[in-house]
Amino acid sequence: MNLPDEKKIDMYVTMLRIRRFEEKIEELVLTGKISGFVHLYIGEEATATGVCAALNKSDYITSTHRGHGHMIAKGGDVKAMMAEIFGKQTGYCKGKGGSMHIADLDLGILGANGIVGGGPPLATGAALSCWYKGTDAVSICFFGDGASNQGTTHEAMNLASVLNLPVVFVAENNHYAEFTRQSRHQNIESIAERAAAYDIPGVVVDGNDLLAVYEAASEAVARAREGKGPTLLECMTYRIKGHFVGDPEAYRQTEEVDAWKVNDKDPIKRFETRLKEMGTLTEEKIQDLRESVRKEIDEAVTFADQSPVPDEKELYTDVYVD
Ligand SMILES: Cc1ncc(C[n+]2csc(CCOP(=O)(O)OP(=O)(O)O)c2C)c(N)n1
Ligand SMILES: [Mg+2]
Repeated sequence: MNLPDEKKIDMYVTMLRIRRFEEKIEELVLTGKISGFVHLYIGEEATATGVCAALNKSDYITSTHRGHGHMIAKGGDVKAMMAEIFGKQTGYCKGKGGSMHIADLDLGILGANGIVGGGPPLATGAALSCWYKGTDAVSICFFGDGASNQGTTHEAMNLASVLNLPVVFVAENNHYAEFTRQSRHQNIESIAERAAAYDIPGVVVDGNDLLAVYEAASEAVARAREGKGPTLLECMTYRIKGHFVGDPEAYRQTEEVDAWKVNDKDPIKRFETRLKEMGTLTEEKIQDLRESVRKEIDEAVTFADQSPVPDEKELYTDVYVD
């Protein structure tokens, strides 16, 4: 695929931004600076980045409990995200939502979601609204291998197929649902096989190969935009970190995890090698970009740290109270 250097560098920086954001969050949780439950996207960066790079600002995404990567890839503001996770007034939800409730409607980000399988009906509804309003926007649903077993996911795919809606179901197959490996929660290796049940294309792609994801997503998005209906796009990937920060990870061997950290598996290292081979970036330029992303995330932490906590008078605003 012939892409302008600018686009490739932009995608590379997005992956770096996600990685650095997540490394910082992990550090802040482990040192007790922030509290609450967080699920890191480290190791899966190429999936969100490749898919969102194929979208327009007016397109929609729905995310998951592991949502920081999706949010950043769709253009989310890292300062407002960080402040939200810090529980500060300047956060996306004024500090009352935390990691699993971040949304930005202006960017078409319909929200992270603590309910596994909560995203597919929302993404399908958004796609229905695109069709109803006659816009050419498309809707993307990120969901995990665990979520692929939820009834909501199947209902959404069925309806999207029957109504021929502009939605792309992006299955992020990281081979685990919490502490259960894929082979123990479903008798198929590839989630894309389930597309046959809805008579929609089922495509499998290496989710750690940024350009392959971008290419496959571009095709599925174009198909949806042209009114040809949904696609189930399965991205094969792996989460390098535990299910949540603090997970003792008793259910898998370190050798298995280490095998995904090597140069030709890690999505960032892999793309760096490609960028050098293609002559797009030099090692020196890579270091500059890494440094500037490091600074950007440090600034987000300072912003969040120095922001005020919500006023106690705000305790009952913007929240549901029985
Ligand atoms: C409806 C519902 N059931 C169970 C849970 C608990 N839970 C949180 S994450 C998770 C596993 C999700 O696995 P997967 O969809 O593969 O996403 P991943 O964590 O691998 O990104 C479960 C069961 C939940 N949040 N919501
Ligand atoms: Mg999973």
